[in-house]
Parts: sequence; structure tokens; C-alpha cells
Amino acid sequence: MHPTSVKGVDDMIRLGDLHEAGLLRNLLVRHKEGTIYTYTGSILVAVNPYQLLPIYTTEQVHMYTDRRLGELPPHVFAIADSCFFNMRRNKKNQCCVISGESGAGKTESTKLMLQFLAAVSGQHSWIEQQILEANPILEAFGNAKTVRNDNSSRFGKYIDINFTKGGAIEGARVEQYLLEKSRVCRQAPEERNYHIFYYMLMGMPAEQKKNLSLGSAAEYNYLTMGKCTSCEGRDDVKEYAHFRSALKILMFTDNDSWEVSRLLAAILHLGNVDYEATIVNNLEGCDILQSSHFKMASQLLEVDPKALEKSLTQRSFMTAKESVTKPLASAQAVDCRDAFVKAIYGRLFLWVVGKINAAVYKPAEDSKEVRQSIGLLDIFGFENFAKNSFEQLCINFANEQLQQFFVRHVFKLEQDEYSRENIVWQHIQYQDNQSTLDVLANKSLNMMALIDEESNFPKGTDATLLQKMNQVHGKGVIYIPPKNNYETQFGIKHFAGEVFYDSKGFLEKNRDALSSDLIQLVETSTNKLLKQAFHDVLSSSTIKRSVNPRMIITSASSSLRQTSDGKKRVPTLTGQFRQSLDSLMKTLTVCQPYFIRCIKPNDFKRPMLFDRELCMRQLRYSGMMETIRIRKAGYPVRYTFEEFLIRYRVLLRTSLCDPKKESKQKCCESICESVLSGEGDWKTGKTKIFLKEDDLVQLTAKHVYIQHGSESSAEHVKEAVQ
Ligand code: AOV
Ligand code: MG
Repeated sequence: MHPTSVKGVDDMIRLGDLHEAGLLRNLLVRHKEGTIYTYTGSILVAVNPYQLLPIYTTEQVHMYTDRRLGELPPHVFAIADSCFFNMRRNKKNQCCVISGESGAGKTESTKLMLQFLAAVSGQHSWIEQQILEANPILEAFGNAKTVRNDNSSRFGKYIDINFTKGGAIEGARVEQYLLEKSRVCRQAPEERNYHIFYYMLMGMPAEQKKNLSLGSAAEYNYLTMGKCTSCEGRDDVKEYAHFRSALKILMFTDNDSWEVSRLLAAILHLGNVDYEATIVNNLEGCDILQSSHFKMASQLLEVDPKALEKSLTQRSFMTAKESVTKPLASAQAVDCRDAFVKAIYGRLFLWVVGKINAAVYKPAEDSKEVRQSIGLLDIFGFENFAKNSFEQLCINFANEQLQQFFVRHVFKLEQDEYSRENIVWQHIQYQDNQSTLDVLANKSLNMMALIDEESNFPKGTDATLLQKMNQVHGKGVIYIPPKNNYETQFGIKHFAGEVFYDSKGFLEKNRDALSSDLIQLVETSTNKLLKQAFHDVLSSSTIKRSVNPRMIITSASSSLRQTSDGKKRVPTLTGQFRQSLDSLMKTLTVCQPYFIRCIKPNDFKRPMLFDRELCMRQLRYSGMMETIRIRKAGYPVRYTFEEFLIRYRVLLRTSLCDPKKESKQKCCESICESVLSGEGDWKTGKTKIFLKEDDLVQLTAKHVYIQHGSESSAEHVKEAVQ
């Protein structure tokens, strides 16, 4: 074991043991001491402590302000400070890409970055407070308890913080990515719906709850699918109070928040609606059982109950000549209602994000004015559950993209240093996830394209999709076809591991369709918020975004004739998601990026527990190991000429090279030539000397020999190599 492994080092590039075990050990040793941050160059590795540490105080903020990276022990504040400093010095926008699997600590790191930036920006002003308080609102609507994380982000976000020339925060803009809508209707065991529902039911004054006919979480189908309505360590009452005060700070009026509560209550009531199967004209249909829930839902949505019932139990479609309605069987009616609920919630979320942006985003007055900004990217982490579906595919696809961004950038940086120093150096191979991305989204007939194609194809089903994927990708190494014809699961070899996805429900989720009947229903509503949320699809005879003509054809009966003119392709979920990710990548590419790699130390959310295998796996796939590998292939040991001479001056044979006459570089070269003879592999650049690990050992051995004479032992050498 290398001596540096015993105590641990701040920057893993300084590690003597440049291999996986050494890296892991370094993090382990530090984690034991409660040191969660470690650098790998300018990349911050953050191990989730799963406990509150006293390292985020105002004093710490001051301490880390205006310091060079590496001057103080590694810290997320140091990264924030470095972003801020570089933005101002280089007049270049910065971004910080925070990655790691679910529960690793991305969202917490993002909040800490924000906390620091708000503090150094200086004024403790209203806008800073608004930006900070946007978080509890976003989390209320977009975070939920999953088995991996009690506060799991179910959407991605990019917060762009704008600064004045003087470095004060001027405003911010939140970009959101693909909220997981299915959670509103369904939760896996041990998981909850979005926090907001539980906050509301626990925290809302009795009077208001009565007005909305609301009871406790246990009474609602939509809140009990996971058989889990409370979350240990989360106080929903307190969170509700915080949420409400945050709404005020973000300029939501009392009326706004009341209207939001009404829509949320409508969703809960809709979820409790029951159906009764009927047979009409030999066709399977259903009726809605009259109940207080149904009544309340129509009242809150401000629509005629009869119209609501009709749009939930029937489906209109166009034949060549006329509009015809078909009854929906009860299972279809349930799907129809769930689609409606998901649309309401998804649109409500977008409306909330829009309101937040309206409060915090200040468009530049002068369009020519160059803004400085720091963007923080916090997405949903890589996921692999017992059952994975379309949502996980999208989430993991986004993580693949970020990984690719990381890999490229980090390897480029490495090569940049060599070229800056004029080092002749052969390009190094590294593990690249590009081939996975190609199969997912780049190649012709890639998986995303196939999913879209089948979604646009009226007769497409999950089974035909699976067939096509097998045909096109079955022989490759990334896609793992189902074991047999009955199996609906396919696998993908992701950078972070194999994940098996159940193809069931893919097309429907991707189509994300809303029937024209429901859109017409919303059109008749007098609920202002509801109409505002659906504004883009209302009052127009032409079919716009999100109104999906295919739905009309496919859902009621497969024997119905296709009537879609097929002229207008409606963007599907994957289509929209890919577009927004592409634009995100463009934004990131023009920024100077920082990276925070969050590591989850154990699966039990426990402090002080470091699961070596779990950590090793994350270090491996996150590319941390590759960074090491490239350094191994390259020259991991670097000293400026001065540093090198201070250390190894005694090895200089002044008869060969007189330090009074020769340059520092010449002296360094002379030492290496004589000590390493022909075997050493080292290079000198413009300001630094680059060496291999072995060279260092030899130099040190010689150094020790000179100091201790011939009794020098292996122990001495080991001790000295650092
Ligand atoms: P994630 O954002 O990476 O997961 P979070 O940031 O939500 O993960 O972290 C999960 C939990 O770990 C938090 O709720 C905290 O309890 C704890 N935690 C994380 N970082 C810290 C820290 N620096 N100090 C103390 N506790 C921390 V996901 O959003 O699921 O991918 O989709
Ligand atoms: Mg998160």
C-alpha cells in the first residue's frame, strides 16, 4: 500500500496508488473521518453523508469566498466560488453539471451551490431569496419518495442564474425536463405520490379542507398505491407551511394557491371515482357510479357532471364522413381518466414553473447586453428498479447524454494540458458510452426513433415495437432482446449497468395523448386555472401540440378505420424530451463546465456506512477510473520545474549541469537523464515536468540512498514516495 493511501489525499490525482483500490480506499478513509468531499483535479467527488454536517455555515461561506480551488480542503462551496470567479474573470458563462445515481446527493449539492452564490452575490436581496425559495415549490410538485430516495427528483432542472457585471444576482430561469406524470396515478410499493398531496392533506387548515371535501391521505386511491403515505424524517405539516410561505415569496397570490389546491383536490376526487360495467348495443361500456367524489370533482373542475361523465366513458372519433361516439369499457375508462389527471398535473407543474420564472426571470433590457450566468444542472439520477418502464428509459437516456458530455470534456481537458505544455503525446483510448447513445438515439432506426415510429403508426403496439427493436438491434451488443417470444422485457447495457425495461405501456406513454373529448370538456370549463394550464390546446379547430389525433383511432377499438390524415406529426414525449436535451447540451457546450460527481455510499440512507462494492461500481462507471487510466497511460506525476528542483536538487550532478548557468528546465532534464538513464519515460513541457509513477519511485529511491546511504530499505523508499 502506498503511503498516501493510509491517510488519504484531498486530490486523488496526487494519490500514489493510481488504481481502483487506491481510489476507493481514499474515499473510504475520508468518509470515516466525515470528510465527504474529494477532488479529482477540478472535479468534485461528493459522497452523500446522510447526516447534517456543520460545514455549510456562513463562516464556511466566507472562508471559501475568493479562494483558489485547492487552497482549502475540497468543498462544494469551493466549486461554486470557482464558477463565480471564472465567470467574472473570463467573462464566460459557467455551468455545473451535477451527476450521480438516484439518492447520491445531486439536489442537495445544487441547493448548496445556490446558497453560496446567493450569499456571495452580496445583497441578501429579494431576488436572491426568491431564487432560493423556488426550490421548495419545485420539490413539492416534482419530488417524491421512492425506494431509492425519500426526496427523489422526478423531473430534471437547469437553473440559470444571471449576474450583473458587478457580480450581483439579477435573476434566474428554471428550465424543466420531463416530469414523471405516471406517478400521479400510480406508485410502486413503498413509494409515494408527489409531496404536495401529503403536505396539503396534513398541513391545510381544517376549514379549507372541508371546503374541498378532503380527508386524510389513506382515503385516496391515488395516494395509497405504494401502501405508504408518510415518509420517515419528513414532516409534511412543516413542509406545507414552508411551501405556502415560499409561494408568497414567489408572488403567487392567495387566490393562485387556492386555485392550485382546488385542482389538486379535483385530482384526488377523480381518483376515487368508481365504474360499473354495462353492455350497450352489444358493446362493452361503463357508467360512472354517482358519488360525492365525482360530484366534487366536477364542481372543482367547474364542468357539467354529465359532460364530465360522457368524456370519461365515451370516445368520439371521425369516420370518413361524420363524428361517431363509442363507449369505453371500464378498463379503458380508467385509463382515460388517468390520462386526464396526468395531463392536469403535468400542465399544472408547467404553469407553476412558468409562474416562478415570471417572478425571478428578468429579461435583459438591452438585448445586446452580455449577461453573465452560472447554470446548475440537477436531473433525475440513473435508475434501475425491480420494474423499469418508459420513464426509466428516458431518465437513463438523459444520464447517458450527461455521461457523454463528461467523458468528452474530461478527456479533452487532459489532452489540452499536454498540448498547452507542448508535450508530444499519443491519443489515449477510453471507455466511451457513445455506442449506447448511438443505439438509443443517433443511429438510423435508433430505439427512440423506433418508439416514435410505432407511436405514429395507428396499428403499432408494444409488441410490434418490441419485434422491431429485436430485428434492428438484436444482434448488437447494447440491446438485449427478450429471452423468448412471451417475454416483454428487453435490456440495455447502459454506462452505469444493465437495465431491463418492460415494453408494456411504452407507446401509450410516449403518445401522451389526450382525447379530443377531454379537450372539449376543458373548453367548457369556467375554471380559469384549468383553462390557463391547457391554453395551448384550446379554442382552436386545428390540432396543435399535445392533442393527439392518433388517440382517437387507437384507443376505442382496433377495428376502427384509420381516419388520421397523417399530415401533421404531433411531437411525442420522446420527441419533445430529445429536443429539450439537445438544446440543453448546446447550452452546456458553450459554458465552461464544472462537474460534481455524487456518490451514494450505501443503499440504506445510513450515515457512516460505506459499501465498498456499491461505491466501487459508481466510481467505475462514472469515469473516475478512466481519468486514472488516462493518467496512467500519460504522465500522472507533474511538477513545475521549481517544485521538482526543490525536491530533487541533491540528485543534480553539477559537473554535468550547472544550475547557475543552465535553466531550471535543463537542470530537471539533467537529473532525469542521469538517474533514470535510458529507461525512464518522462517529458518536459513549457513549465512542468511530466513523469511516470515508476520514474518517481526510482528518483525517490536514489534520493533516499543519498540521504541514508547503503542501508536504505524498501521501507524508506515507500515512505518517501509521495
Ligand atoms: P439526488 O438528487 O441525487 O437523487 P438528493 O440530493 O435528494 O439525491 O439526496 C438524497 C438525500 O441524501 C437527501 O434528502 C439528504 O437526506 C441526503 N443528503 C444528500 N446530500 C447531503 C449533504 N450534503 N448533507 C446532508 N445530507 C445529504 V434523484 O433526485 O432520486 O436522482 O432523482
Ligand atoms: Mg434530486
